[in-house]
Amino acid sequence: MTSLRLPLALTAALLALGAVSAHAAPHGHSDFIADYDLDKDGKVTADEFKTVRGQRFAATDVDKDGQLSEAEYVGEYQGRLEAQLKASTESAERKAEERVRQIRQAHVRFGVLDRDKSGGISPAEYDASGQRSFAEQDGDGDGIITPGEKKKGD
Ligand SMILES: [Ca+2]
Ligand SMILES: [Ca+2]
Ligand SMILES: [Ca+2]
Repeated sequence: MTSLRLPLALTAALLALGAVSAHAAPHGHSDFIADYDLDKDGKVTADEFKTVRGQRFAATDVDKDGQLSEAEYVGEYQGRLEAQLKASTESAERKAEERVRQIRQAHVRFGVLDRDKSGGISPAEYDASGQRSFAEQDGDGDGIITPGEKKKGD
């Protein structure tokens, strides 16, 4: 059955990638605004987004080498995941399953974000991903995310 191992692994990876694109912006539009709206005026400007992303990168780069390693990236995500799971009313069993699934996806996301496969997410790679999510939320392309704005493609 060894010969089946690679295709199965590939299938799993492709399935996970599909899940990743569906979850590339894991939150809805209003969560996105809540996350990045620094001055709490209900809108997110490109500057606010850039500032919050920069802070997040710095906070995630635990060893301050200017790159996010897989452990740093997944660790930061796991911290947020644990808070979500703690707040969730699901059974302990469901939470355990969810944790395994989400952590696996975080590893896949890391592989996608690390475009040059250097083993670390550089600020440029991180920014490229941020710009994609911003553009996705900014349906009318005016550089400001406003409540109720249609996401691109919706
Ligand atoms: Ca680092
Ligand atoms: Ca990289
Ligand atoms: Ca807009």
